[in-house]
Amino acid sequence: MKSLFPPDFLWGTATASYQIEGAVHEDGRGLSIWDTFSHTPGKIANGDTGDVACDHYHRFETDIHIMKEIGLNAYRASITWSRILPDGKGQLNRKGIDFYNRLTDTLLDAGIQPMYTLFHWDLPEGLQKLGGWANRDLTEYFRDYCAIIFQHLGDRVHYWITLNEPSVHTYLGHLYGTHAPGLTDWKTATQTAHHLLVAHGLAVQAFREGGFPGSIGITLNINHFEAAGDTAEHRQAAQRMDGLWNRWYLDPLFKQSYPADIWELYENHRFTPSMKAGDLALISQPLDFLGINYYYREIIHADPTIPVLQASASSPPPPITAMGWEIFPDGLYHVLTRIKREYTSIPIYITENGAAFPDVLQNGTVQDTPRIDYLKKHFQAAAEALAAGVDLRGYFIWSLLDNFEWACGYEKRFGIIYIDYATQQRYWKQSAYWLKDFLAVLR
Ligand code: GCO
Repeated sequence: MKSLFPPDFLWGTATASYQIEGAVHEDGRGLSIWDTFSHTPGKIANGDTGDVACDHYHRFETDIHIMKEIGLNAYRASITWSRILPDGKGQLNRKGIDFYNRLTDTLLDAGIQPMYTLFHWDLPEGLQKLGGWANRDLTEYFRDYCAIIFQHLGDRVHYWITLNEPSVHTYLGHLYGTHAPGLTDWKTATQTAHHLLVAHGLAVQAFREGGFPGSIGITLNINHFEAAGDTAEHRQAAQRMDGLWNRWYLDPLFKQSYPADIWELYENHRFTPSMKAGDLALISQPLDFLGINYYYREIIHADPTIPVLQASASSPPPPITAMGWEIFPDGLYHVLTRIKREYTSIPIYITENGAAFPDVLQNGTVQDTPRIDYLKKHFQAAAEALAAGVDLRGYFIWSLLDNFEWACGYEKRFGIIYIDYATQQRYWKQSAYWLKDFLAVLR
C-alpha cells in the first residue's frame, strides 16, 4: 500500500506541548491556562495534570531516537508560548528558545523534518488575565511571539502551523467549558473564534514579511457530519453542525466570508463577533498548505432541547474507539475530497489521525490489533483521496506517545508507543512495529 503514496510523502507522528513535555516549572517557563485548568479540582479525570506528562522535555532525545527507528521522516510538535515569553508578551526567555533549538537540531540530525504548531491551546496565563482571546490585543501578541519563533528557527524549520483546531479551542474552551480556560459564553466564543483567525492572519503576514524559506498553514479539525434521516429537519440540523464546526473556519479562510446561515443564527441571538474592516482579507491570505485533523463521523438529528443549535449527535454505531468515537475511514476520504471540491486545491497534510483503545501492557508490548486495523483503513482512505486528485503531501499519526489527553487525563491512550507513567519507560506497541514494516517497504 505504501507504493500508493509519493516517495517524498511526509510520514510522521503528531504531539502537542502540554500533552507531553512536563517540566512546567523548569527553565523559566511561565504558566499557561492548561496549568491553571488542570489544577482546578474536578476538571480532569482522576485529577491528572500535565506537570510531568511524558517528561518529553528531558527525554526528547529518546523519543526522537524511537521515531528514527520506526523510519519516520517528519514530526509535528507544538511550541509552548509561555516557555518563550513567560507572560505571553514582553520579556524573552532564552532557555525556552534553547529547548526548541535543541529539539530542532536533534530532529534534523535524525533526518526528521520538524513541523511546528505555534498554538496548540496552551495560552500563557498572563494573557488570559487580560481577558484571553476575547481581547483583540492578543492577536498582536500572538504575531509578536510567532515573529520571535520564525527569527530563531525559521532558517531550519520548513513547516509551520499557526493554530491547531481553532474550533475545538473555541467551543470546548469558551462555550462548553470542558477545556481551558473553562468558559461558557456564546459571545466570548464567537469573539474568540474571530480573534483566533485574525491572529492566524497576522502570523502569516509576519512570516511572509520575514521572507523565511519554509511554508505555512493552519490545522483544522474537520468532522464528517451526516443527517440522521432524509428529512428537512435532520438535514438542516446536520448543516448547522457543519456550519458551526467546519464552515465557520473554512469559509473565512478560503472564501473571505462567514457562512451566511450561521451568521444569521448568531445574529438572532445577538452574539455575532465584532470585526474590523480588513479582517476577512487578512484571514483569507493565501496559505501554502492546509492541515486536516480527522477522527470520526457524527450522525446528527434535529433536537429542539438544545439551545441555539437545535441539533445533537446520535450515539454512534459500532465499531467505536475508547473515546466513544465511530471508526469511519470513508469519512477521511469524504473530508479530503470535499475540501478540494468546495474550498481549495492547495497541498494538504493530514496533521492528525489516530485512535485510543484500552491498551494493556503485556510482556513489554501492547497487542493493539484494533489500532493497526484503524491505521490501515485510514491510510487506504487517504490513498483513495490521492487517487481522486487530492494533493495530499503527508500523514501524521496521533500520537507518538500515550499522553495527557486533555479532560480525560492519562486514561485514554492514543500512542503507538506505550508510556508507563510510573517509570517513564517507553514500550513499542505492535502498531509501532507494524508502522516500521510499512515504512520499510520502499526503503
Ligand atoms: C486535537 C488534539 C489532540 C488530541 C487528539 C485526540 O488536536 O484534537 O490536538 O491534542 O489529543 O485530537 O483527542
